[in-house]
Amino acid sequence: MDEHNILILRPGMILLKSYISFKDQVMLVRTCRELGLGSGGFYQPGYGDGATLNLKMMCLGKNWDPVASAYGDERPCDGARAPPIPDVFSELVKRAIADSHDHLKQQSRKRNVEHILPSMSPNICIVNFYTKSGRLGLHQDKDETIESLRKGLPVVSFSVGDSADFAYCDQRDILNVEKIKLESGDVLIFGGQARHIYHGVTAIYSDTAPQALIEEANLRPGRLNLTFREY
Ligand code: AKG
Repeated sequence: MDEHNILILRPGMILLKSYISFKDQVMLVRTCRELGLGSGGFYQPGYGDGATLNLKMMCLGKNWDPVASAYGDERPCDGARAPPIPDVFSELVKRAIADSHDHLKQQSRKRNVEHILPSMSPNICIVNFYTKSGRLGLHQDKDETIESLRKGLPVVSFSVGDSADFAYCDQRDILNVEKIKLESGDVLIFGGQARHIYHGVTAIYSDTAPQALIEEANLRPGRLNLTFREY
């Protein structure tokens, strides 16, 4: 891959710009739509106090429950089990980590970069679909196992469709965030020292999805985001 498209944002936090090929973006949209219409597919998640998340969600591999802030085998709202993560998705994740490792090795001139960005094998994927009013408040991803968090096993995030502003910071402080724009095909990875960053989505830019993707994959207006983790 083109080295210029890899940005190290912080130790352990890497952005692979335009990493996912057009063909794979189409595949991601089509597969998520298919899974999203079946049992355990897209639903409107809530926090339990009546508040809803400003997005539609589906979990693969294991269910994440926003009310309990915990993983489980069944989704409490309807008892559905999470569909398995398709192998093609997991292969893309592993390739993105391997390409990040190659880049880190070149930059650091070290042969082992696992301490900067550990490898991981995804067994959870949370798929979010945001329309133009979609948002996600600042939070940490901290419901994986103590072992996974202690090792800093990375979260790998795929963006497809409309662009979004992704905010991140060390403390939950919306006035002190750094922001990057995530565009269709981008992969963002945060692991190692960056595993515990607060992060969220502060804006969706409507009508910014590539026209060819809308036509080929019949993507609805909005943004598809997949975050992979190892439980
Ligand atoms: C999450 O699922 O925990 C996210 O933070 C998603 C971020 C995104 O949509 O880019």
